[in-house]
Amino acid sequence: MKNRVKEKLKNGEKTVGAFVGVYSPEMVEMLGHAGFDFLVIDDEHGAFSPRDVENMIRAAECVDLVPIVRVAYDPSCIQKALDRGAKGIQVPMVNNREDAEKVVQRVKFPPLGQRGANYTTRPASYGKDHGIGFLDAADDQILVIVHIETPEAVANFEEIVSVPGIDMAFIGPTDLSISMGYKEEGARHPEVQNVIAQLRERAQQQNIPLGNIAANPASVRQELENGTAFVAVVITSVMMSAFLEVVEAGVRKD
Ligand code: 3PY
Repeated sequence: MKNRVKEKLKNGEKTVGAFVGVYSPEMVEMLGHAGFDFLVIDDEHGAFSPRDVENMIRAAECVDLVPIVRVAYDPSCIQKALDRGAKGIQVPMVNNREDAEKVVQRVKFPPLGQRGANYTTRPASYGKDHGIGFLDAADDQILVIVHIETPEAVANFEEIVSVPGIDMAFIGPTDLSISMGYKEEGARHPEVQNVIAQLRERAQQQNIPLGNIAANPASVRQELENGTAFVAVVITSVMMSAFLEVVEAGVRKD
């Protein structure tokens, strides 16, 4: 079980993936053929059943995309996503060291954590990969990502990212701006931008890769230039702009 994205991040390389909240294994295959590195299945907000999540993961595996699941704000969802075959877990609203420790506990098998083992699941090849090899590979290869998206998480950034087992901090600019009181201006607000710029410096000091969303190709480029190691483009935004462009092209101007 190799995790290409985790390896790239360890080597200081940048990665670009897709944040997807709609069910479509076909679209996942398209993303893989297009050359994305990873897929984040948004099971915090998207309308996915556990079976849908599994089929999206399956499609990602067919095209060599690393499947990551953004679970709901509930560590008990982590086990299900991992047993479907997720190679990464992204957890929203992690605000302090204790929250971060709970996440790691759910991802790692004993003695590192408390994940329940079962060798009949997909990631254990339904019983073929039995035993210590599977457990150690999962502990080693699964990417553990926590969202930094509240003023409390910003204040506790260093203690969160220093929890052993946390591989990356992911900025949630929408929740961050709303929780900072900027519902209207959103992440464009200069104070939010300032906090994000400081997080970049703090992440560098802590030697922890940073992730962020991007709404379009220009913001993907900008994020990469800013040093973001894991850029997740929001596929619904990309699709909506493409649809609006087509409609715009079809509107009679005279
Ligand atoms: C946010 O922007 O708040 C996120 O969680 C990314 O979707």
